[in-house]
Amino acid sequence: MLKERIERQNKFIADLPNNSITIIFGGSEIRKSADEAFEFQIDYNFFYLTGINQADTVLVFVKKESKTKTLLFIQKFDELKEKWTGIRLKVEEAREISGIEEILFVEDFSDELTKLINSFTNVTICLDYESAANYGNMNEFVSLSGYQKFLKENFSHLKFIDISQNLKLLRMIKSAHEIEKIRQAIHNTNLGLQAILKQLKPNKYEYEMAALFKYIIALNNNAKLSFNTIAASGINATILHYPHPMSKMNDGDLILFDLGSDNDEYKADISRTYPINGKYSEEQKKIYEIVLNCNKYIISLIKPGLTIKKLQEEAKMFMAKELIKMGLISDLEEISKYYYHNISHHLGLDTHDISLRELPLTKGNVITVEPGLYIKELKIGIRIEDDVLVTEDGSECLSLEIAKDIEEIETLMKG
Ligand SMILES: [Mn+2]
Repeated sequence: MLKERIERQNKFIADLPNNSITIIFGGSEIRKSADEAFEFQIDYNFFYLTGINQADTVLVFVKKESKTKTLLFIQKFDELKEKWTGIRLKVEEAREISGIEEILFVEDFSDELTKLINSFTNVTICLDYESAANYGNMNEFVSLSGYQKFLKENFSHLKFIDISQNLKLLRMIKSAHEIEKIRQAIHNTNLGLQAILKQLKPNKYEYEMAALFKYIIALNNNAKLSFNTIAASGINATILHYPHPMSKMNDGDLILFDLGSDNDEYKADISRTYPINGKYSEEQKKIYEIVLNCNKYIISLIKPGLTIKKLQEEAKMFMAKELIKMGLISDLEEISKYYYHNISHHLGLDTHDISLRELPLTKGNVITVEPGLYIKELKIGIRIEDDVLVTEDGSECLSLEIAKDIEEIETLMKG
């Protein structure tokens, strides 16, 4: 893993402009209340390049006359703070995890950076403008927004460029090691869904299912959720990001789950739609089969060279033709009444992973396939989402183990 991390750093450095300083912030905690912060989320680009998952950290690449230098800033040892908020990373540990030799303290970041800038006559500052670590941090001093202000006030001659595109290009191609992390996240997600299938019954509440899922996921080394679980029954499922699962689950309705487990920052993103009473009605079956067949059809198309845009067109066409046959719509354009989101996004460290989504797919991309139909007047919302790896000559569905055929689901619910 260390070897792979150093390779990533080298690939990233290779594409940086000459006479530049690149700064990538790990981010800091975001304040929630007087004495509490929101759960910390490491900046994914910082984590990708360093493997370090600690707040108030900064990664710096210096490229001068084609020679490069890498610096990593971490928090200083602080006995009192460690008594309050936990053990901090030691210099030696930071070196071992990241493969970066030069470890400095974030408290000296400004002074060190000033020295570096002054050692150039002309220098470009490369920043990751799309990083979420830019906003609302408790430590302004180690956030992009705070820091760029400082630089602009103190150095009038600096040129700034955005290097987020370089990071997208790197992160879009997953290594064997990353694919394995995603596979495990998907497997853990399946354990949660299997538990749900056993407990799902009319008159229970949506939040009971969401809580059960969270519990099963946490049993794996206190793993996090990829995102807040969507557990939307009946008409609620027509709201794509249904936020508060509070409703009682009614006999005869469906429930749509969109959920996933995190595994060491890698995400699963899965959707399944189950009959609350254990059996799909004839009407539900008809709609379900359209979405399921569309899901399978799109997965069968995936191969290097195709674009996500093309997959979206295919999915719309596929479902529109079926709905015309059923008499629900009369022309192809009307599909947007019942299908109003995208078929796919890249998946990795982030659920909607950074990407240049207009580029043709290539080997090593991991994307979702998530057709859905949302028919308010029938109180039906169905989404079936799998996670798919693009291979040399086609694709591999990474979530094949998660039941999606009608019979399979009904059998699991009986058991
Ligand atoms: Mn998704």
